[in-house]
Amino acid sequence: MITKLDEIVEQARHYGPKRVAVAAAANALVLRSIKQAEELGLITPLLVGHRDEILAEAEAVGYQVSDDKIVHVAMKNETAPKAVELVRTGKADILMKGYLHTHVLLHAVLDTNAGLRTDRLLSHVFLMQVPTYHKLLAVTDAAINIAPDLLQKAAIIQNAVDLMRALGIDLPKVAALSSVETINPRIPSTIDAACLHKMAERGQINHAIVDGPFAFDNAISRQAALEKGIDSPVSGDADILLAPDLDAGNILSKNLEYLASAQMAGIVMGARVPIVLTSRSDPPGARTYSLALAVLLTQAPAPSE
Ligand code: COD
Repeated sequence: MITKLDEIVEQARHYGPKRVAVAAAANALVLRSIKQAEELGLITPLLVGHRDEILAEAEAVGYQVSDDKIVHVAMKNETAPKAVELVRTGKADILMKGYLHTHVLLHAVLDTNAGLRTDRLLSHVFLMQVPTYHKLLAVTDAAINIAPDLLQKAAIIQNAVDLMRALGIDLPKVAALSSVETINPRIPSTIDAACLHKMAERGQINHAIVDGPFAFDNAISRQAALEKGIDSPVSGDADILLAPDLDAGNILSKNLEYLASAQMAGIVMGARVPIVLTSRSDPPGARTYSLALAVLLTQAPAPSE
């Protein structure tokens, strides 16, 4: 079982290098992280963008890019469809967002004819190493699904469960978060959380213990839960935190990163291949961890039904 992000890098190095199509690669920050991951033996990049711009940005970070690693497109709006095409046609194993907006890449991925859709929901998972928590913690969905309904939440959980199982956690514990731990019909996330608990019991979510609703404190602290009269195997030992919506997930993950010094990897699950969505504000470590996680996932068994 993997308990640290560095272990993901170590393990992924055994499976690398994997071919990564980078959409809009002409950016120093992006290229620096690609260079680092390549030096670690994790990846071989296919840098999609304008050749001259890629070479100029690469030079700025001391990265010698050979011509066979550049896939030239003249216009920035061609980069996402081209990178997706490289994956679809088997020329790349992983897709990575370079210097472009998340929704632009996601639209190319979701394109019905030319994209990378499967019959599953696409969702994002942040895998966080928080110094004050005893194991890796997945936070989902902080980047894709804006206001998921009940069935989408079940699919988001299943994607995160598949990720944790790929890391060796056979029966991950999932806390469905809300602002309170009792059901209040005026707070819809409490109803969803209770339904998700029952759905897991009835086999509508597989390979996971799901409980909720939890306020954040009683998901993370067994003591806090017991004080509220909650005795759940998930309290204080959650592997996955399901956020009620995108805003909550995003605020939670950034809060852990900036105020609790968490390190993190981020990955999109549910497409034909793992997708790395990095943001401009991500530290280089997060990009390496995310690429390593993507490499590891290329080896994962088929997702749960
Ligand atoms: N998984 C699978 N299919 C999807 C998903 C998904 N998560 N989302 C939409 N689809 C399919 C729909 O079924 C439909 O067939 C088609 O895609 C278009 O659906 P729309 O019109 O509902 O979706 P869009 O195109 O408006 O938006 C989809 C996005 C994922 C781009 C959108 O949800 C979005 O912008 N999310 C936030 C992305 C973002 O900015 N994140 C940054 C925060 S860090």
